[in-house]
Amino acid sequence: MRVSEERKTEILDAIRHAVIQYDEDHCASWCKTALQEGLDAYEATMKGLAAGMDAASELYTRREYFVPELLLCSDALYAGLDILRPHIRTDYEVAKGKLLLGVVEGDIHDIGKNLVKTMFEAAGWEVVDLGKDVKLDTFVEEQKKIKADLVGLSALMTTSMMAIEKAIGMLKAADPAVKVLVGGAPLSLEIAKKFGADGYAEDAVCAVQEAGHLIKKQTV
Ligand code: B1M
Repeated sequence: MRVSEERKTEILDAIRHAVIQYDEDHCASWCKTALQEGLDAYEATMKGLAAGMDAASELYTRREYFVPELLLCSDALYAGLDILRPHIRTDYEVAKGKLLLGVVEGDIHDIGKNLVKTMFEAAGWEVVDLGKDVKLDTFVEEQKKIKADLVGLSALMTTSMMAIEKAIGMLKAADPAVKVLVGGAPLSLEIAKKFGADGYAEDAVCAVQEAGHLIKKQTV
């Protein structure tokens, strides 16, 4: 079924609003509607759910929302993501492998990391998810055990971002051949290069594409 642009905008707006208003039930039911009416699940995730989180972050910056509201917004986002996740497909061919993924220590922001995980799984990768606020030693120890093709590090704060540089140093000291992909709002390609990362991606789709290149080449 092909949905009109007007209806599509209406549905995406409703999902976005449900996240902003931290309305889990509406968020889940609008995500179901999106699928029933043929919207692309990834588009609904990014232009509905993630856009809602961006809008909530504006409210936080303007001091209209505080940490409790952000937590409730993320609950609504996850209620929607549970519906959309099984339907997210990647329409491009990439090399597949095993990814060790986590948010570095000191940082509990995991929404972006979870979207990255979703896209890798949709592309056929095996993902070992260490979660959030992960001790740097844990990345090294786990990589020794599972020998993933790629280690993915995420950070959302300028403070926790510094742990990424340290983690890369530790991972490369343990195994100079290890490949590390980094991402998260405060990072950039320049910072990633400076930190010694092999790759950088600004969003979840780019992350899968970059990973496909990385497991075939050596550096950024
Ligand atoms: Co907080 N927070 N927060 N927060 N929070 C930010 C990050 C902040 C920028 C808000 C602000 O001040 N404007 C600010 C950091 C400032 C700085 O940089 N120093 C901040 C702060 C200060 C804090 C606290 C310290 C607040 C407090 O307690 N006083 C605290 C942190 C505690 C800690 O971590 N130790 C805190 C807490 C929280 C909540 C728990 C309430 C909640 C997180 C809930 C959760 O994640 N489960 C929260 C939220 C939601 C945010 C904002 C509003 C939104 C983040 C988000 O989920 N975005 C955020 C403001 C902002 O980012 N503008 C903010 C949506 C998500 C889809 O995008 O995560 O960027 P993002 O992920 C993208 C890309 O970055 C990329 O792909 C993803 C999908 O496309 N990507 C990768 C991410 N990881 C990747 C890895 C890759 C590749 C790509 O490869 C491996």
